[in-house]
Amino acid sequence: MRKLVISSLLGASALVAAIVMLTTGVAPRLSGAADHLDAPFVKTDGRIDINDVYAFQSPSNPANTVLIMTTNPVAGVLSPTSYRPGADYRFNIDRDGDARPDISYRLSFEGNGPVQDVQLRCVPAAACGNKGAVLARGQTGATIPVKGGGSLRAGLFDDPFFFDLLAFRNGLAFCAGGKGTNFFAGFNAMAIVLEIPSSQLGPNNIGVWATTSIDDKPADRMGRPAINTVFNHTDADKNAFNFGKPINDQRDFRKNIVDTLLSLGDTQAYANAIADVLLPDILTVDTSNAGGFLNGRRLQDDVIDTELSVISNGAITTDCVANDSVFSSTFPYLAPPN
Ligand SMILES: [Ca+2]
Ligand SMILES: [Ca+2]
Ligand SMILES: [Ca+2]
Repeated sequence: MRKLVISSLLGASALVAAIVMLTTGVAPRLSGAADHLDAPFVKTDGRIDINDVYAFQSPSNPANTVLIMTTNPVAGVLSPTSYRPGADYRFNIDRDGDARPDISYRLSFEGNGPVQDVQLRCVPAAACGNKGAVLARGQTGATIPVKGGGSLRAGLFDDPFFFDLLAFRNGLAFCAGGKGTNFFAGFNAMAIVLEIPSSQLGPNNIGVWATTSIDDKPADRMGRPAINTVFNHTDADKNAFNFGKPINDQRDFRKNIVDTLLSLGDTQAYANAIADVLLPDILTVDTSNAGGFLNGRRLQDDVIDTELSVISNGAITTDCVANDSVFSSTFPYLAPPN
């Protein structure tokens, strides 16, 4: 029953968003989550559904950068607590601002038991220096040293995302009585946590996005939170976005961003300016800067508040939900599963 209730709440969010739009006229079309259940294809297998992407300067070593990708929405209830064997999970790094990956960290998993074998590769090998293409091998649930420095861990954790989904569904009735409720409290997700020396990523200013794919066919992608869920409104566009590449975002999805912002009452100039910031969908990071979102994204950053404010041009500034997870200042940083 709980599974059904959660599924219908999350799955209904796009429809609710459309209804809210029609009834209020100025409501942001936020879906239920950052990138959980964002398109029809990823709903067929939660194991390849990216939920969130994080990139931040390591709190325990300022010379390192931490990359995190969560998958498996509501793991253990809506999704399995394992990775899809043979699927490709990647952190893509753009070193020169052309929205093409120059180096990617590719993870693959084997086995169907509670503990899976995991392998980390760097591709293309030519961009990975003299360390070779295979950077780490080990098992889920354990911290694995990475060749050339750093650590890898993949496994079940507390889902770090936070948002008042029910208030959103209730016609954006955020902050009733000055309070909000984190719908995601108590949910788990699978997470890949990779910490490596920032010097290996490239210069200080890089772009990061995550992808999943099956048999070389793209399944999901994400840079900044909630782009696909907020701005793409048809099932076809939501799938097309996930199957596409950042290099084509301005060509293929700019109109959806501009039209959405205009429908919220923003001016043409404001809509154009925001479309220039949000596309291509890449999380930009200065790895020498410990500050958070929009400089990369830290676990505790209230990205929903920031994006509500941007999308509504300051009309809505918060859902009155702040982070309630207890993160660690040491690797792997995420809270243990609930
Ligand atoms: Ca997703
Ligand atoms: Ca590039
Ligand atoms: Ca918030």
